[in-house]
Amino acid sequence: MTVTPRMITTWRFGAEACRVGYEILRTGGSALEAVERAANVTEEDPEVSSVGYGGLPNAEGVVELDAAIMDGASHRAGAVAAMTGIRKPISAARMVMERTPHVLLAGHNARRFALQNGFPDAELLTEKARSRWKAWLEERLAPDVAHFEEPDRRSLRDEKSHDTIGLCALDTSGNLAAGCTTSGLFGKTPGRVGDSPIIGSGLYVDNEIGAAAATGNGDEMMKVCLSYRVVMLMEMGRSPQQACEEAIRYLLRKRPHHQQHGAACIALSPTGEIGAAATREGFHPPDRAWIYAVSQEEEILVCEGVYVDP
Ligand code: SD4
Repeated sequence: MTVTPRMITTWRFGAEACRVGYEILRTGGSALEAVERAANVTEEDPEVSSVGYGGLPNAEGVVELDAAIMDGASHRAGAVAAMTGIRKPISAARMVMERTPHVLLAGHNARRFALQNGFPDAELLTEKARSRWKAWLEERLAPDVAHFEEPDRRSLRDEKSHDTIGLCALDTSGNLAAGCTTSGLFGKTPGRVGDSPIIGSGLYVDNEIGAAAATGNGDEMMKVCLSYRVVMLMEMGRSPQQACEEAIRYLLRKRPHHQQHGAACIALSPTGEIGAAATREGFHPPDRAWIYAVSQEEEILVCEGVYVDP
């Protein structure tokens, strides 16, 4: 039986990735392929300053990338963390999955693995990102969640200064896949790894239940294994939308003194139902609204997701 394919990605900038991923699905490509190739679109876009090439650097001006991919059909996963000097990190993550018995390679050795597997050595810091970092240094911003807006830090923020792309795909064979790729938090402590390459936190998929991916403050979301929780709630009978809302509510309940941090998740079921929810605080709607992109038959819709109150 042929399943109607579907693709969902986080953020407005994810719309182009969503379109590319959906096209792969529509023409019979696998969910895994769609997630990887769609993520590559964002990773290679220097205008997206929170993912891949052109991403904003850590406190020392070095771009460190986190990425992961998970295949619902085989329940395999691969990831790279705090990797420098390699473009298309989600493709390196896929190689970790396919060419090693491991799930996650980190830092210097993730980079070595990528180089040994044919990825070219690349400069990831663009001039634009370098000057943002210099301005950040001058303003002596705390090495914290620079992309979560606070009034006195506004000058360095805009729609392009933040956010992981998370992706979930359902292919015509009924297989699901999920992915996540990011340069992490701007000005982060060197070596800091967020939720994105952590299976169960930044992403999770079970072919029989559903797929989920997260974006927001990984240091918070990791504490509740947000994506695993979304899928677990779907297993308990919640719709993807109910599961996303309930998982965010759980995070807010567990971390009552940290409500200012943004957290958001998307989900996709094996029947193509979607979910999307975010904390009300942290992304500061309406100007920093919680946006996702989703395929709807042949169209790509850009939608504002549901906000969850504590
Ligand atoms: C991280 N979750 O490294 C990522 C960043 C992100 O919206 O998604 N920001 O914590």
